[in-house]
Order: sequence, then C-alpha cells, then structure tokens
Amino acid sequence: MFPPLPAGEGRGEGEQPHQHNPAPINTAPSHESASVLIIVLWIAFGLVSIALYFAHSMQLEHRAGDNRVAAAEAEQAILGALRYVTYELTNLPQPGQPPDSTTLQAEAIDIGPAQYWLLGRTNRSAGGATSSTSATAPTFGLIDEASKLNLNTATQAMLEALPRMTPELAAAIIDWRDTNSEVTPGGAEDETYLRKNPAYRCKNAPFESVDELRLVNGADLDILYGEDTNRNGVLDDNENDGLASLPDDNRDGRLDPGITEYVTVWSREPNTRTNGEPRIDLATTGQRLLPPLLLEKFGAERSNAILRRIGNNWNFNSTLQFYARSGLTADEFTQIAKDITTTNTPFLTGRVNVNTASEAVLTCIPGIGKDSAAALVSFRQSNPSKLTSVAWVTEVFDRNNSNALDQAGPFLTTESYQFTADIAAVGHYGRGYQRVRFVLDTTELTDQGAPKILYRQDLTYLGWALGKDVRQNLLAALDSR
Ligand SMILES: [Ca+2]
Ligand SMILES: [Ca+2]
Ligand SMILES: [Ca+2]
Ligand SMILES: [Ca+2]
Repeated sequence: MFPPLPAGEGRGEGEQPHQHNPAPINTAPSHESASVLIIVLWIAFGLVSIALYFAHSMQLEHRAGDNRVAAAEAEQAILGALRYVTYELTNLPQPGQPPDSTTLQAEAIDIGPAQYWLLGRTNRSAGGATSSTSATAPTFGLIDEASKLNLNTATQAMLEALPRMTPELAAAIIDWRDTNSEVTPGGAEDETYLRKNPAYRCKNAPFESVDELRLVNGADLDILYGEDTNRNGVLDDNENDGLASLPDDNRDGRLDPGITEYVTVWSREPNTRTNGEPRIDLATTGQRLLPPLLLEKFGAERSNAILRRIGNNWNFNSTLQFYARSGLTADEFTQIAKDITTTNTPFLTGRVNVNTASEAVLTCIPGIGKDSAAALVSFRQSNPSKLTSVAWVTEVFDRNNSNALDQAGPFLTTESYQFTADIAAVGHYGRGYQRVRFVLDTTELTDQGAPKILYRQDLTYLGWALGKDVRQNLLAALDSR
C-alpha cells in the first residue's frame, strides 16, 4: 500500500506544471542578458579606450602646440633683442668703443611672456678674459669681434700659436685664402680637396665666415670647438666629466675651447677721422698735415719739440711705433690717435683690440708671446683708466724694446666696430628655448642708418647654453606660480 500522496505532490503532468520547472523558464533569458551585458561592456570598454586614446593624443597635441607657441614667443623675443642691440649700436656714445657693459640690458630681459639673454664672454668687455676660462656661469653682453684673430689677415705663425691649432691646419688656412695654388708646406690646395668625397675646390679667396673653416683640410670638430660643444664660452657639466658624456674632455675644471672661440673674419676699422675725412697718412701727407694738427692741439712750443724729435724719417710701420719715437705723452697721443695712420686703404682690416682680446689671442701676436700676453691682461685689469689708446702697451713692454713694439704695433688697436649678439630666449614658463647668433657691423650701415647684419646663425640645435643658474631660476619661478 502506498501512502496517499499529499495534494499537489502527484506526478501528474497536468498538475501545477509551473512548480516543477521554474528554472528552465528563467535561465534562458538570463544567459541572453549576460551575453548582451558582456557585449555592452566590451563596447563601453572600447569607447572608453578610444576616448582615452583621443584625450591622450589631444593632450600631447596641446602640449606640442603649447611648446610651439612658446618657441614662437622666444623667436619674437630674439627679434626684439636684435632691435634693441641695433639701437644701442646705432647710438654708441663713442664710435669704435663697445656699448657700456654695465648698462646694457643683457640678462633675463622680459619681452611679454618671453625672456632673452645676450651670451657674452667672461670679463672680456670689462678687460678680463684670463687664460683660465673656468667660469661655469655665462657672462652676459656683446662679443667684440676685434678681440679675435682675423682668419684673413693673420700670418701662418700667428695662426699656429692658437691653442689646439696644428701646423697643417694653419698652412691649409693660408692656402684656402691665398689666390695662388702653390701648396704651403703641410697645407692643401685643389689636389687635396678634389680627392675628397664629395670633391670640391680650394677657395683661393678670403673667408666669408668662421664656419667656412669646416671645409678646410685638417679642421676636425675637436680643433674647431674643443670642449665647448655648445659654444657658450662656459664650462658646462658634460664638458668636465671626461667620457661620461660627450664631449671627451680632460676633466681639468677649465674650459679648453677650440679655435673658433678665438678667430673672426669680420674685424675692420674705418681709416677715417671722427669727422669722416681720411686720416693723416704719416708717410705721405704727414709732413704737411701733422704740424698744423699738433700746433692746434698742443701749442707752438710743444709742437716744435715733437717735430724736432720726429726729424726727417716719417716712415712708421704703425702709429704705436710713431708714438714711441715721437716722444708724445700717452695723453697727447690719445688726442690725435684717431687722426693719424700708417696706411692709406679705406679700412684697416684684422687688427686686434688689445683692450678686449683674451690672453690666448694676444699670445699669437708677434712681439708679444705668452709672457707679455699675461702681463698685458693683468695691466689692463688694474689700470682701466689708461686704456684710451694703444700707448699703454709701452708701459708693459719696455719702451726701449723697440723690437717687440715694432713687431706688435701693426696688429694692435683699441677700437672695435663689429659685435656678435648671441641671443638666447625662452617663451612662457621657460619653454620653447631658441638661440640665434648675429654679427653686426657698425662700419656698414643700412638705409635706415643702422649697423648691417653680416651673419645670422641659428644655434638652437646646440642645446641649452645659459648654464645651471638660469635653468634653476626658471624652474623656481614655475614652482612659485
Ligand atoms: Ca690657394
Ligand atoms: Ca660650454
Ligand atoms: Ca664629457
Ligand atoms: Ca678642460
């Protein structure tokens, strides 16, 4: 006997079918909605990824755009700085003398959201530039082109005396600029250059830029730029760490730059008096024109004494030699120095400004050499008021050592007419660094009466040249925003 089934528990199919299979009825739609959910999730995930991707690339784009804006601001600041320098050089208080370095606006000058700097050289405008160029912070100002050796007028011996120079390169420089094709011993003419790949010819004409040196046989990057790879005249960290980072430097705590630091092609002075007339050429017009000038400046008695001392020999190889022989005082000489000359060409090319040249450059000048170069530099540092004409060098050389004076005289001046404005700038927030170098010539004027720009070179690719301090100041200004 079977116990009676409780109501509703019978297996009869017709009875309460819903209670027997609730699961199959509900499972089918739940599987479906799970798949839908997963698909939706995937789509959502995909959309989010795409959104994130675009957001990121927008951000990058925004950043890049922002940097482009900053670079454009820096470029404009450089043009602004160039206009400022042009103005200063147009309105020099004394033609032939550099602008006053103490009032020149050369460091972290604001132009809108941008700032510019004029990269100068250590103490040079102030009469310094010692042999130990060990400064790690840049000096700001203009660079005097007359403080350098002129590649077009320096003799082979003068070139050979430059730091890092090889006798072969010095000879090749002579061959590059001379019009003939006779090979100077160790030098290079057409046959050397035609063997190169690609082949080219020896120029046989004057240098038009310093960078042209890269074409001259034997000029490698080490000789040209030495340790100063960013060409700022300053010892940067990577230039004093040996081989840890380029360049391969000697880690001696001082900058050993290449020859481009010391040479120019632009230095020349007008051979005219301040009123624009030609200077009195002592050998030709001296006997006729100098006596009235001496009379006007110093009176009859003094003038006659000077003329007696000069005697009948009016041939001088330099005004410095004239000074030594005439018995003029340094003050007297300064008063007439710009009125007299020993050549009759319209320009005096390539004389070195003894007031601003570095010891390395002075060392190259005949009759000076290493010892006298150091003595000249230290004399001008301690006697800044005496530098009004070349007469002061006789206080360093023995005035009776006519040999040294005769040799050095033709190469020395105290005037400068060409200046480099090496301008670096950043845009807003210190971004968008740019650097362009200009060479300006005050002996050649534009229609507007402004100094002519002889050369323009973008140096942005050399990287940061303003040193650690400027970078830290910019970062600090950014933090304090
Ligand atoms: Ca030649
Ligand atoms: Ca450097
Ligand atoms: Ca290094
Ligand atoms: Ca070094």
